Amino acid sequence: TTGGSVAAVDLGATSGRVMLGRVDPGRGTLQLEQVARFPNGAVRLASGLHWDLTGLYAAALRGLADAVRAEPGIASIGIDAWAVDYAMLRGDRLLGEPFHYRDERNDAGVAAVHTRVPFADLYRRNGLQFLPFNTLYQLAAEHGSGCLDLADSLLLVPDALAFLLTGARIAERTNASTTGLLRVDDGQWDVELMTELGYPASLFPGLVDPGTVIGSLRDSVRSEIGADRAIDVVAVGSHDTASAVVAVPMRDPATAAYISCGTWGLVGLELRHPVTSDAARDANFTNEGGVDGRVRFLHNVMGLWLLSESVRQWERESGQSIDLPTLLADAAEVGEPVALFDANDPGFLAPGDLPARIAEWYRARELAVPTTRAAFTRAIIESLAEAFATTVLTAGDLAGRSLETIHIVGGGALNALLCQRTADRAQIPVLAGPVEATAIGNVLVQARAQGWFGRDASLEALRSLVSAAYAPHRYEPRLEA
Ligand code: LFR
Repeated sequence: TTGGSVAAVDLGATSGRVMLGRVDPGRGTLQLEQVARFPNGAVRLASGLHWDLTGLYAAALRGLADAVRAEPGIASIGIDAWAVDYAMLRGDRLLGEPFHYRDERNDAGVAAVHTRVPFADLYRRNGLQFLPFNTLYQLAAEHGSGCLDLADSLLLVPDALAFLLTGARIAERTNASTTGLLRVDDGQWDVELMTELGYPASLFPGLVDPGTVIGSLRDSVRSEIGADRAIDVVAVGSHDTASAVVAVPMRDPATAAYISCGTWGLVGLELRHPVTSDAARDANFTNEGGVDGRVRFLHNVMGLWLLSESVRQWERESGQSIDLPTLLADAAEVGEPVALFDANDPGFLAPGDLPARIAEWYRARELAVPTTRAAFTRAIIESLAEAFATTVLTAGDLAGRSLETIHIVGGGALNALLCQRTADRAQIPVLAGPVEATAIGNVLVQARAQGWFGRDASLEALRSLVSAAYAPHRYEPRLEA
């Protein structure tokens, strides 16, 4: 054969999906079909904000059953999800539901870690931007809960699901790079740092690279999903952003920036070597691990969270559901200029009444608060576009590159106003799409592992299939008013 089908389990902060990917590099075809979609979100338990991992697992199983029904010949399964969050186990038993990274327990953890290891030292070792929810801070908040003593393994969310499916415990490297406990220079666990911070190194399983077989479905899982033969779970870029970057149709990574825009806007470049200069540290740029050892040099911008959490609040207040396309069309019509706010303000991280916090941000600076929802939405889009544009330009400066295109992938690629205003504010053309970059990256890494591309095919070979199948939509920069 020259190709075949695989299943991708792709979990985002607000929804999860199971996709069937059909790939035939010989014919130059790539098709994606959504076979299941299910909601995801935070659950507030007595102990704080959590994920419903067990529910996600159950929904993934149902979706995989649909996938097997639609395509009994799937060659493998790959799983990706958001980063940093983890499940702890003792033996085969889950020690509770994972904490959600938006839980407010992290501040004490940050202080505790930085007292022992100052941020500048951490950055030199792990190359990561400061985000208060990086796993190493979450684990400091875990001290005193007793869980670190009880647990014998710790698995990041996609690895935990792979464990439930196969029984195998691994740490996929791209996602492990977001813990803060992986060395940026050689991509190995920093056992010394774990010891300094009091985290038992034995909790962390062996690292594997994308493309590695994690294990075969457990017998009971096979019968639950109706598979009549063994199916492997293959490691992909299990950090959703790593999978998304695989599917950014960059012709030349040396002159292209990308924005993976969903709940978050991950804005940066693909590099061959990390940049951990003082300037990169001060700009809070991260060097996360990419597929094939490439570096995701990027910065987290708050993303469409600002819009979706605002809409949730307006819906709570009015008891009516809001039609997003209508709201965005009204926002595009707003004639008078709106003041920008700082889309990166850490005060916007937690769930709750976000419009009130944005209004407060304006008032504290004696700026006019937008008076209609359309104007508010316009302010959110303009502020995001501004943050995207300045972050792209900063990335170029820090890495010494001159950039000719900005790719926007993920749900944000559908937001025409955001794409156009990003192009305008950066004065660089924006190429939008594909929307389902994360699932596509997941599928392509599995397809390569099956040998359908030739085992040594480069990311560039995978990307040329993406641009053939999903021609991006181009936004030319307009001169700013
Ligand atoms: C995007 C993402 C980001 C990560 C954030 C929290 O979905 O994975 O890359 O910083 O979620 O895990």
